[in-house]
Amino acid sequence: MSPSTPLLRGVNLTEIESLALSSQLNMADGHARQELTKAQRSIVDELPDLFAKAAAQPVDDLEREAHRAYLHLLHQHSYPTRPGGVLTCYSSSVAMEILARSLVPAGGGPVALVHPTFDNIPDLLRGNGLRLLPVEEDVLHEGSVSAAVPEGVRCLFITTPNNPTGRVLAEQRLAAIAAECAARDVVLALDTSFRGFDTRSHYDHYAVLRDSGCRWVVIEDTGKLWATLDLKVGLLASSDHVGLPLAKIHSDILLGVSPFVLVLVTRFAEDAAAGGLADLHRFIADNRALVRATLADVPDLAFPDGDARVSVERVDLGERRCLDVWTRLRQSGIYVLPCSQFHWADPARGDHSLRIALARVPGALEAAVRALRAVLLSP
Ligand code: EGV
Repeated sequence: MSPSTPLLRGVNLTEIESLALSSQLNMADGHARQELTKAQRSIVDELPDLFAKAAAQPVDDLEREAHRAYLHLLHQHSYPTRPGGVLTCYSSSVAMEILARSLVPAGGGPVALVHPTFDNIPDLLRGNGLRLLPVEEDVLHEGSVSAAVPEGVRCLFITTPNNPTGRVLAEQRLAAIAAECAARDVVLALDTSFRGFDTRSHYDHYAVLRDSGCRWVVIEDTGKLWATLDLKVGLLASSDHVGLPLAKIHSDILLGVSPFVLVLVTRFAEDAAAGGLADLHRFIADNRALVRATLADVPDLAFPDGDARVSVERVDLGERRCLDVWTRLRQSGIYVLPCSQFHWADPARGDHSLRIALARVPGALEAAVRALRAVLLSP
């Protein structure tokens, strides 16, 4: 065992990400840290006007505009427009906490959760006393639908596209899973925080969910796409008769998000719809290609998510242990994310992979990945 191992035992991914926050070569967290585009820069130049607009307009209108601009951008045309159908939160993790708390009094069995996924999802569920049952990605996406919805669960929670694998739940599969959830009265919950990056997740999920008749919740996140210095919102959308006290718990936590942030989200979403989103997809694809090309000649290395389009890339290290590689990189002030904690039910399965953030300035990404290459090539 390497001397570094105890250092990260019992430490969550966000704690590891926070070690990297002041580093020049922070390839750890999944937040957007690339440069603004010219069009985005001009929105920032207008901030005093946007502030005045936010102060002048009714917040209900601003909230409706932000939901509409963001969800239409991603082709989610059938999102609920009834009052309280989409609750606006400071972040998707706040939405997640509200969902987790709301599930507690619902009674019944454990929550089934995709495995692997970002560890704050299982941590927030467990932190509210809920028992978890892992559902492997392959079981979720292929084979019998009844296996994807384990017997006796109160909720099935799916991250799609998944973090860190980028795997996307196909429309037909979502329809089949939602039908199963409807038949067995299981709440179907989706976290679609990374959907902005992948057009394969731009089919209208809300139409599929509505038509299934199941009880459902969807968590959306504007925070992964644009480098707005964490000015963002999380959205908590739910079906008509979801039977969970979401609005009540939301009101326990907040009155509302800043109207200034709502206006900013609206403007960035409008710019994305006018071509910025396609540019962003090319930018991430280029950064992914840069990572793969830089590491191409390293033996015993693989990119397990060949098809991924999300703003993170996993690297399979072969025999090498991620904590050893992470520790050596850290000595040079370079940060990536070890993958053990993504495997929340079986951390050892992540011990040989790393996650590299792609929403970064290409020059910095290249410097970090060159350093990673040097570490991997030296014994
Ligand atoms: C990622 C930060 C929280 C999260 C990072 C993330 N963690 N909220 N505890 O935003 O993939 O790096 O999602």
